[in-house]
Amino acid sequence: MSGVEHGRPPHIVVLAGGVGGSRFTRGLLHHLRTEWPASGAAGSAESVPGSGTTASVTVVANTGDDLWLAGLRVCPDLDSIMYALGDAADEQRGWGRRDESERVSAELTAYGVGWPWFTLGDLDLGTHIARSSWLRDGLPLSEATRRLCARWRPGVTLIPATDDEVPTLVTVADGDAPDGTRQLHFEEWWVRHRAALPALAFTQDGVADARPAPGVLEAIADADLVLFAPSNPVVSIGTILGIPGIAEAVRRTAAPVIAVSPIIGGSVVRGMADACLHAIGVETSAVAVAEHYGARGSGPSGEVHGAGPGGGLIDGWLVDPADAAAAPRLEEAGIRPLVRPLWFHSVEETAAIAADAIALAESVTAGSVARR
Ligand code: FO1
Repeated sequence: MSGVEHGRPPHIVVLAGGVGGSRFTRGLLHHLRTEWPASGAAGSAESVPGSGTTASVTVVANTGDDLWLAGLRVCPDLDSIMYALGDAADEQRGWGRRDESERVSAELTAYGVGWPWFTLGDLDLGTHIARSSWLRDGLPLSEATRRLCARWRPGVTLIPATDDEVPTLVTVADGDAPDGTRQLHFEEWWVRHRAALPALAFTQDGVADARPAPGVLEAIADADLVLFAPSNPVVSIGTILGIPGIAEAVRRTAAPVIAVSPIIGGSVVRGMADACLHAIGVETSAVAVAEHYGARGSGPSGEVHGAGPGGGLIDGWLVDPADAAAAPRLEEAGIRPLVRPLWFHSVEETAAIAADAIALAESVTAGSVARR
């Protein structure tokens, strides 16, 4: 890390959804392996087995996509990150396992069990069965995730935002319904309808009673840097921040908070975040999303400046040159912009983005992100 002086290896927390989150985190790890390599020599052991670096990364993952299907607990974003960092992912689809087959899924469809349009691959089912078995034994999702990661060694500490079930429900128009609307689980809206049904609202069902999973608040409070991956600001980053306590922890951490725009030139990098942003009245632009997250309160009373889910949350914002015109407006809003190419097609390109996010953090704190 290019800090003024190299302190101890940093602890970095990443808030992430599935596909964008796993690709960004893979780049971050690649960068940290060059800046903070773990060597066999004693004293510079890997922070997390398989990480290859003495720096440590905690990924807090969205669980709003999670659902019970065919009696199994399916956790799309946790699994996308685990498989991608564990080198087991189907890179084309961005979800599920490489070299997958679908024999059991065909049987489930023949029985009318599950969703025929939501494919549970044979290898992927192994993950869902193992997780469901541990959940049935009374273990929390965070422990089941730890056990799954013991096999895949993703090189990060992967923690669900919450151990509670808080499904994201999408409200859509329905002429046959008494009040003219109905609610779908996010995955039905996203996969069956390809987000083509205009979303009137997103609801985190049961969120008021949810708590952050063990370790989430501590990781954020103790972090040297908090990063928002270029994930969906509404149903991935937004749903993590919607878990009571997490937005507050982000606003109050001593660490710089840097976010990477998931919007480039007015269009979403991947997925259908524009359909989500429209539903909450946020323009699909890099500057609108930054203002949605809001500048972190820095006044004497820590007053909140932003209009985001928890008020002001970020200190810095990486925008693509296509959105460079937005930079002055961000600066005025109290968010330090960094203009740099954000399209990434290789782990090296993503690593360079992560390196710039760290450099921006250091400029925001006018010091080194390495542990002081
Ligand atoms: N996405 C699809 O477009 N089609 C599918 O059949 C599908 C199945 C599936 C099974 C397990 C899983 O973990 C993810 C799956 N996804 C599928 C992707 C999923 O919609 C996304 O990973 C996120 O939920 C949206 O970001």
